[in-house]
Amino acid sequence: MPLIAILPGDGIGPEVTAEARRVLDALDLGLDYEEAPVGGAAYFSDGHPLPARTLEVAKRADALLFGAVGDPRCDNLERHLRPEQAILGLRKELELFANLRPARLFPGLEDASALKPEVAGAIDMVIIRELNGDVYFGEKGMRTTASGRREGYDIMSYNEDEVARIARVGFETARVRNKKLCSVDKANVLETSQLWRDVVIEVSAEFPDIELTHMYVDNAAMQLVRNPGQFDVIVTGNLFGDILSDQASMCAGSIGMLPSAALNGSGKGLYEPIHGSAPDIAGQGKANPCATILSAAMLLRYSLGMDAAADRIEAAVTAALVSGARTPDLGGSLTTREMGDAVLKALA
Ligand code: GGG
Repeated sequence: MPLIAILPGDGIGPEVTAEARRVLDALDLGLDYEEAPVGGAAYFSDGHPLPARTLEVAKRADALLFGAVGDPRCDNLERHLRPEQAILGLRKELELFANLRPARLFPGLEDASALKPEVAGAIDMVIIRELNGDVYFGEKGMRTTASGRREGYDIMSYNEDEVARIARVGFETARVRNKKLCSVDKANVLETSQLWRDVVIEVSAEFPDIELTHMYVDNAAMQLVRNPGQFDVIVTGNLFGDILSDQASMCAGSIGMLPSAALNGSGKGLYEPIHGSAPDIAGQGKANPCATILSAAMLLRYSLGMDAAADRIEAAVTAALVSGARTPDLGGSLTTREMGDAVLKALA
């Protein structure tokens, strides 16, 4: 029986993972679940954002369904104890280096998009974010300059193997879509980006059927708003991918709509909404559970090979939205539970 680790985390994490779990249960797929604390919740219960018992379940599980981490009560903790270290730690420990973030406009959400309907309608892309390198994992610290001023630093680095493996995920993803890959970097300024671009070009020799383009990240941010329909698959680094996918989500209606899969090629994966813990609305039933429900669909597809069940979930989310079901982020008034109910009704 496949084991799913459920890691609800902080803020709205428990509310949205509960809805995804209800949808999985309704499909009666014979899955086994184990829940474990993570993030600020784990700091308060176990004294660490990623306790050994949570890591043990994560390593044993076939796949992980993750909610969100982040808690303002932890803002003044030392960095290694902050909730965000849990997700970074899981990605590193499990070597989950490839983050697939599909962004598309679901039918009827044109009015929720930050863009004009005719522009928003063309959004259907996958942003592939590298997850194990970049400023997130480089040396960081705080020092005092010779003139006595405080100076913070985060080293940005990528080696060629890290770039090559994520580039291959980009090309392979493009191969099963529209055969167009856009690599996003800042090669006119950053040494890491120059290496990124050189290595992506080297890897492209293995994929002669894929049309490769390059774009500077500042231009990509602008093009996402001006003409998002030009993008099919984007491959980029950890920091740029984090930012661009949040931007793409608002173009596609709401950050509450974007799921993600963090993969390493072994079949094991961590699945989570791209949104954070949203402490301002936690516990109020205002969160949109769709991104987490869609992340559960990705889990079934990528880790368990249950494509038919994944298709059913995606079709049910679409049908619920078409029927007018909307949480506040989409301009509606349904609660998190009611949105989950709408998806369950469409699943039946
Ligand atoms: N579900 C996503 C989440 O919890 N995000 C909070 C966070 O700390 N994210 C860091 C990152 O995605 O790099």
